[in-house]
Amino acid sequence: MMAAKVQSGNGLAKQESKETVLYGELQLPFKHSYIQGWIYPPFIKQANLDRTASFALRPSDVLIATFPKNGTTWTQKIIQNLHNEHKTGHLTAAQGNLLEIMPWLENTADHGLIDDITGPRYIKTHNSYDFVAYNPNVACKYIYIARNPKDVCVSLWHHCRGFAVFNYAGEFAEFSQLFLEGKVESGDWWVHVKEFYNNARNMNVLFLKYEDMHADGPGCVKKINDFCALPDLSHDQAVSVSEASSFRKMKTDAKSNYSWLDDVRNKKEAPFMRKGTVGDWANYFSEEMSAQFDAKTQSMFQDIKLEFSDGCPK
Ligand code: PPS
Repeated sequence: MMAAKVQSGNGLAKQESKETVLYGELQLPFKHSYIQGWIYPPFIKQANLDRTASFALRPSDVLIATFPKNGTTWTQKIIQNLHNEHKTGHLTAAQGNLLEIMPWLENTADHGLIDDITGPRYIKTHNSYDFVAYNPNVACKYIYIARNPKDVCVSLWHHCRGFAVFNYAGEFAEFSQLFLEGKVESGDWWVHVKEFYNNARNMNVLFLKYEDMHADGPGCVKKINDFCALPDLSHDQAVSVSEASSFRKMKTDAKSNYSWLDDVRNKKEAPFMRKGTVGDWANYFSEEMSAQFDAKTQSMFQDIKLEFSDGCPK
């Protein structure tokens, strides 16, 4: 990977005197892989994507598909708690942490581990629509979760600074500009979301919004339950699963809060379970950058009329 040293540019008030290392042909200020036009974390290589492309899907599979920081882990927890509620004996905490029981497909070197899962498999993926595991002859399901792009950007900035593998210490002004240009992990959020939303292949997709999970937890829990063809769920059960999957509960649960990766995190940065709120972006964005995000959302989604609540009254 090519690396060059340059002085930081505009919008980097606190960094102006620091040198920034730029990586790869895209000259990005964080370590990454650039494969077939998409940006991945540096540990994802072409071989990972080749394996993903040949992954043997089963009709009972449910892929939890997201652009990073859009609600993946929360959805995994809801699914685990649904199985717990129905006493299926599947996906129990005793079987491992959330990532062990619902593996990240493109980051799993040994697909044998996924093949060995008995019962319905719930598999995490951040791949874009064009590269998501798919087989026209296997009618598996996809749960896609999307979150308003400004909160995603804030969360991803903390993520990029938090995991040492990215070697990134840039300021938010820099990162939000990169996000707007689609030059962050998983590329352009707007393209990622739009392609799944349009779903040109008519895959079986449940499209959920992170903000709706906040506004109506039990309603979203019920949607996930029914989409996954789990047994009937009463309203009281949906409330109970929603509460058991709350940010507060997950943050202190060592099998849900990613503390198993503490060794590879920068200790000074926010933890993986950071805030879990809607509207935190207002603490980070300049008015100008907020307007640029709004303009991109407007232009990218105008034909599909997809809107996100960003926690601010309109
Ligand atoms: S990852 O790394 O892509 O798998 O991250 P992902 O799980 O998609 O997103 C992490 C953000 O989701 C927040 N989170 C939650 N919010 C509300 N309720 C619950 N239960 C919950 N669980 C996780 C997590 O805190 C990250 O958001 P931020 O804004 O950084 O706090």
